[in-house]
Amino acid sequence: MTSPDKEMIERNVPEEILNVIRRKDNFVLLTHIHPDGDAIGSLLALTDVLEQMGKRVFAYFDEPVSHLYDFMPGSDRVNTNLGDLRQFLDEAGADVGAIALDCGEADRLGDQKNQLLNIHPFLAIDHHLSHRTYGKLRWVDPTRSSTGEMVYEICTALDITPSYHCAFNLFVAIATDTGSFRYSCTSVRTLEIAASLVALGVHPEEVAGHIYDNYTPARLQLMQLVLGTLELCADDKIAFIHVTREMFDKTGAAAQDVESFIDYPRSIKTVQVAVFLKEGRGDQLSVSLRAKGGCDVAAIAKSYGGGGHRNAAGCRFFGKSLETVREIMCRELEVVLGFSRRHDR
Ligand SMILES: [Mn+2]
Repeated sequence: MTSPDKEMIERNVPEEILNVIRRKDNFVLLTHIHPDGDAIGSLLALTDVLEQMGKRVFAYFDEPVSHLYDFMPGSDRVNTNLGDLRQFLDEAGADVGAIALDCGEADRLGDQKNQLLNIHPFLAIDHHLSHRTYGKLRWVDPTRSSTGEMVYEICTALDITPSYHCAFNLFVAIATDTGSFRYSCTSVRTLEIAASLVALGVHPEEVAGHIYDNYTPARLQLMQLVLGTLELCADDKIAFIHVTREMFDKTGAAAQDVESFIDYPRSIKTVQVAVFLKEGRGDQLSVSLRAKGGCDVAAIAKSYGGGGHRNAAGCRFFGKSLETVREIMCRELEVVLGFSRRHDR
């Protein structure tokens, strides 16, 4: 079992981070590739906070915001244009800082990571258990439910009351990363913060409507095909589903449309770990793992070069078939769940 490195956990916002935020006038905000609700929500919320403080912000993304999240206020402000970013950096000169939010490792900054990491100082604010150090200054707290929760603490430390839009985006961030306050990462503090956001005018039912009642017909058709692949093993404790490129072609669904599909195999009563295998670009196959109870899937993902949280993690394989990866994951999980097949390896 992996437990977070004690030295890595910092419950309070480090003063060095607050000082950079106070001192600099221009910020480039970044997050991880294929951003989820927490990534986008914490980034848009911090954008709002910094602008309230009179600073200029460039919210850089590798790709446009997915249609699943374009309801979030400020999502149209995200800029994917490298020319614009260069101009912003030229104008800012030395009076600039970069802040990466919810990004567990430098590789997940995307194709421009080397150029982005050149921005100085480079700050990282993250809650991934598997966080791999990058940048100059960091605040990493794996006991936090979400990066959104950490951005709220930054508001508090800076004595700033979040605007309604900021509060809305923070609520989306926290609600999505906690599975609407169901996952074990939901703490007393998480709920206190959520209560404060509701007090600032956020309507939980409105947020839920945007997050959960947002399917396109193509997405539902893709889900039909994906759920049709369900297979159970290890006394129904492990569930597998997969998606192929052919299924995307057939339904016309977008790559992000598979988000949250893994919650369905996870929802089976007996299942302790759900595995979602996704055919990607080229010969890439990505694996998402979701656990209930004691199984640490971050440790498994890490041993294959991936990462994540105890209950939600992922990794990638190259040049391996769906069947092969399924067999590898099945063996790993059987060992962890006490169906010892280690002698097979
Ligand atoms: Mn997160």
